[in-house]
Amino acid sequence: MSYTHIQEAVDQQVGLITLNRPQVLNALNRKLIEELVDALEQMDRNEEVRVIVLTGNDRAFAAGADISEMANESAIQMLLKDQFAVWDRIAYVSKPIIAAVSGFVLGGGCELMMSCDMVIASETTKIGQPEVKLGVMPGAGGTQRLAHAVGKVKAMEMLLTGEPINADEALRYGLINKVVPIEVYLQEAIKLARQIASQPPLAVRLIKKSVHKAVSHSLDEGIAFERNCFYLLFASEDQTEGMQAFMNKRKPNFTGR
Ligand code: CO8
Repeated sequence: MSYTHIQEAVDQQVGLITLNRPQVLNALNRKLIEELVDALEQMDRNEEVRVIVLTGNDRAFAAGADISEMANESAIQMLLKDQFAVWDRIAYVSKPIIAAVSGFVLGGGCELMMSCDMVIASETTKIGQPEVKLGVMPGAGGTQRLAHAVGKVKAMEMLLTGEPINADEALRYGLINKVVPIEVYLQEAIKLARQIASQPPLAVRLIKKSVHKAVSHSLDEGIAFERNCFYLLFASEDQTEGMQAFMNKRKPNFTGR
């Protein structure tokens, strides 16, 4: 697939995807979502990529779904187009995705950020779910992921008022990992990505899967899943390498096998 609304690059085991519709604050139209999911899945299959960074630009990560594309749709047209079938595939990307956000992170943009595994934000970031102001509500996981991330009462406030919160508040509520000056948010995200890229890929993959279970399964089911993943990693060359390197007081060289 050739891309018109996103850009992508791979450098030193980190895949970088940049949303690229700056004239509409990276509003997420259907074509952009298709391109984004295609690029994520390609990078998930690409052995040269260990971690993915997803970003927009300084003014906007994404200001939500493209309102002009939805404004005249009927419920039945929305249902038949079923754009969420593509969107839902983001949750199955097995490699960690780090969002590097700045400016507007609204509606579908906030839902996209919450579909990522970690978030580095610039000081200018404004995060919110303003759908209520348009007469609708989030449809790509916003009510669920926000409630899990910030707790019921803060999620209610954000969803029912539609008012955004700033980066410091988002940090306090555990919605993002770190706030940094606007000049360095992408660099910081790439630095974090490189650190994770140096870890054993199979362990990274199973840790991501296990943490995701914590949100959607009971504690017992989550722990049973975790335990099996733990045992499975003893079949990997990286387990032998990691433990031998520790005992021989040298740096491990992880291959993902
Ligand atoms: N959709 C389409 N166009 C947009 C969007 C959007 N979400 N946001 C901004 N734009 C366009 C504007 O229309 C404008 O275009 P033009 O120059 O042609 O008039 C351009 O981007 C610049 O925007 P503004 O002039 O409005 O810039 P301001 O700095 O004055 O305001 C705001 C910035 C506050 C971000 C304002 O643009 C705004 O309120 N945008 C809409 C935010 C919003 O309501 N988002 C939620 C959308 S609904 C949604 O996301 C539902 C999710 C469902 C699932 C999604 C799966 C993909």
